[in-house]
Amino acid sequence: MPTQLDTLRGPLDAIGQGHVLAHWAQLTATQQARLVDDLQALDLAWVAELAEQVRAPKPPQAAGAAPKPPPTVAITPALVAAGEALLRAGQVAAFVVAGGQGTRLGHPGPKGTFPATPVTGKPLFQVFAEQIAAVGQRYGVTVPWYVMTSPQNDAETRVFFRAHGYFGLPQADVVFFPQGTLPTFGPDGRLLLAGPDRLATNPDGHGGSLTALVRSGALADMRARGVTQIAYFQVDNPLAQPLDPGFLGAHAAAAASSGEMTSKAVRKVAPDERVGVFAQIDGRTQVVEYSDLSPAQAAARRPDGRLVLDAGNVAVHALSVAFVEHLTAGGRADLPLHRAHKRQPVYDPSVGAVAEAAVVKFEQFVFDALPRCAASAVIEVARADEFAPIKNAEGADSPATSRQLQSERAAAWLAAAGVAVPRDAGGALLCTLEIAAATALDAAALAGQPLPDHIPPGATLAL
Ligand code: UD2
Repeated sequence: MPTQLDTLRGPLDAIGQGHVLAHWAQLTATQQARLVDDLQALDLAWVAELAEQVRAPKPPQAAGAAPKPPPTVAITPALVAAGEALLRAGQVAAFVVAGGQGTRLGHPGPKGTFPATPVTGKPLFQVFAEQIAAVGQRYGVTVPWYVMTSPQNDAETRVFFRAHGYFGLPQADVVFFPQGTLPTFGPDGRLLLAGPDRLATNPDGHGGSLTALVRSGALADMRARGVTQIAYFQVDNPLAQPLDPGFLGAHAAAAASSGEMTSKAVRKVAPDERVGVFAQIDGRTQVVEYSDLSPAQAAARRPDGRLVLDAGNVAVHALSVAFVEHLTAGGRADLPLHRAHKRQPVYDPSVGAVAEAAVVKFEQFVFDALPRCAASAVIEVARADEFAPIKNAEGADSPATSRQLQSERAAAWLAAAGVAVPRDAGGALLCTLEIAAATALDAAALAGQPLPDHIPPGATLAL
């Protein structure tokens, strides 16, 4: 009878990865079983391919020649009506990717638990839950919400929602599932260990969300509910408006879109701003990361002074369920793998200790699905209304800048409704404001609400 060790060793040796069993004899039975679990979960043919990619020279990730602005669609009343019809028919699901580790922010829990709003400090998850509830109420449906976690933060995320009563949403309509992981390699293409009984792995990126939708059964659940469109967003932007009917209508009904995947963009303000940009390359819409644009491409301007590539990616996309099914037909999303070289602690079985070492990680990006669409357009939205990301602990894109932007949006909506909002001579806001989604989903929804005539300087007001 071949032992478990024999059946694993042959195939691992065959792809040059037998070293992960070199310390087998020193492991306890429990540790052996644990390591076997990790090894059995590997798709060895794919591991061999990935290892090959690690050893190959890093491909240039440049934007190529002559990236042009992407096709855009202007929102019309007809497109808004089309989006409203989709919402009313219960065909739209919300989908947040919340698997990132928030390392840059320095927040100990899942990023969605971070207190984000300027007056009441609501966590990001609550901000979105309230928006989803308000949209559901407006259109007389329950919008199901799919929450992608990571293996590291899945349990903590579920506990957080339970402890807060799912923020008033029906529990059955909030569906959690963890994203997948990929093996972490050494620079020589060898699999690494995180401990004596564990392979080193890393989250597979937000592009892994498409594979996770299928593997978790979430995509089948959407089909069963009659959902045809997925409103994708990332957990770090409290002003994100993924369920906006004009956007959903443009995705599903605009002539410039194949209805597969559509994106929101905000005007990029400076050549060195750290957002990816939408561009048309070889006739296909794609996102070019800020690090992949040459300084000349990033700074090129139109005759009127606007940047040529100024459609900044806010990471809000609409995807049809059929398109995700198509991309994942082989069992996982067939998207490019981006390679990152980093240093992190890994286990060295020859000395029996963990030490920092050079590693190579792979990640997929969801926006790499864009060039797979027959036609994909971009909807430009007002930056002040929809983008206040929380990425870093301090400085740009921090909790402080996000709170200020949230307060400014509330001030703009109140001013549009006729409320006098205090500002100093230089235009700086002299109060702190917050508007819950239940109060108003947009500026127009404030009309007809009981509002003060004016807000006193120094006030802190949550509506
Ligand atoms: C992203 C975009 C960038 C830009 C910006 C807008 C990429 C590579 N870049 O930059 O173009 O427009 O967002 O805000 O996306 N996440 C997971 N699992 C993972 C990795 C990430 O769930 O394995 C989530 C994470 O929780 C976060 C989001 O994806 O909500 C963004 O990821 P990021 O912080 O790596 O991307 P960032 O901010 O560099």
